[in-house]
Amino acid sequence: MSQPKLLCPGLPNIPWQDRPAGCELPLWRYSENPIIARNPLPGVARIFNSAVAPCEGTYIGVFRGEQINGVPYIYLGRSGDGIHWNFEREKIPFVDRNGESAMPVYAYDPRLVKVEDTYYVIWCQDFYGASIGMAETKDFKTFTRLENPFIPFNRNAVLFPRKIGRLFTMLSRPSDSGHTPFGDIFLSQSPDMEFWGRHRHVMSRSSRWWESLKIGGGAAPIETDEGWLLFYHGVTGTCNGYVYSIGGAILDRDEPSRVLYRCGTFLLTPEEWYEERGFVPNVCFPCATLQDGDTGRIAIYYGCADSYVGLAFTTADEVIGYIKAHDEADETDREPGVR
Ligand code: BMA
Repeated sequence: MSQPKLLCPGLPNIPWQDRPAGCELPLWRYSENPIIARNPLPGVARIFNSAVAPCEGTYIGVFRGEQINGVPYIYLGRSGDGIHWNFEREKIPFVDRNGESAMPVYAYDPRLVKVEDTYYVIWCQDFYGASIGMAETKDFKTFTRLENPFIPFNRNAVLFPRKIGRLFTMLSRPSDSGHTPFGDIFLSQSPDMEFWGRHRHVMSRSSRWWESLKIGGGAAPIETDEGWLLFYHGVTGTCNGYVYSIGGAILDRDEPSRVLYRCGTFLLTPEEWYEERGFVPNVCFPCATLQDGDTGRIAIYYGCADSYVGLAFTTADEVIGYIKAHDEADETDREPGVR
């Protein structure tokens, strides 16, 4: 059987560690996790739930910085190796189309996705209630706000890295104004990043314990010859609060509201001190990946306990093989998702 291929460029300097001997998990953690410590910047208590992208031989990222006043905002970071990060002290200065300051009231859980020649930053913000904010940049100096894509309430918007059928394509998770004890992943498309429609259901929470309460898109889907590889989060409710694990699915390349395979077991669940202990315990929250099309290596960035950023590794071969071997996709996953 041929091995699954990542349909993306090579990234020879991708952060990487081989799977440790004796580790049976489909994802293995970086031995030096967490990669960002507490109080990383003056006035910022914690950085977590953040996204990175390759940029001209190095790495750039948008980071959720929880300020000491409790208000989350997005900060820019740069890194030579994807592991050691330097952050700008000031928040990203978003502007409108006229170049006037257009700062959100708060901004959290940013994703960073390049489509064609533009980088898009997508986050959750106040729009008379929690919903999605977006901006574009080509130079990481000017970040121009785009129209808010959805009415409240919505979270976890994740853009695909290319247009599908000439349309920008985005996952999101309709929610409520609070900590949302429900939630399924939907897909929307747009010809211009302004008008969004053609909404489709992708997949719902399931009866499996680790994703029985809600699910939400995580990292931007990775294109492979088997389909779009999606790392998402699945949440369960316990008598002592929510537990966030990382799940995996493979979506149809041309019609990504169809789930081809959905892993019945989690890929990673809180087990290490930095995942189990922190501001919000028991959270593994994936927001980005880097991938090397030449070797199939994948590095996953995930927020840990709303306090740190962790790094985990896998390969296309390992993780796709694992998802297929543990596939529990059902009829509502496989259907096109429109009623
Ligand atoms: C979700 C989001 C995430 C956070 C998680 C756990 O609702 O707000 O930012 O990591 O809760 O607190």
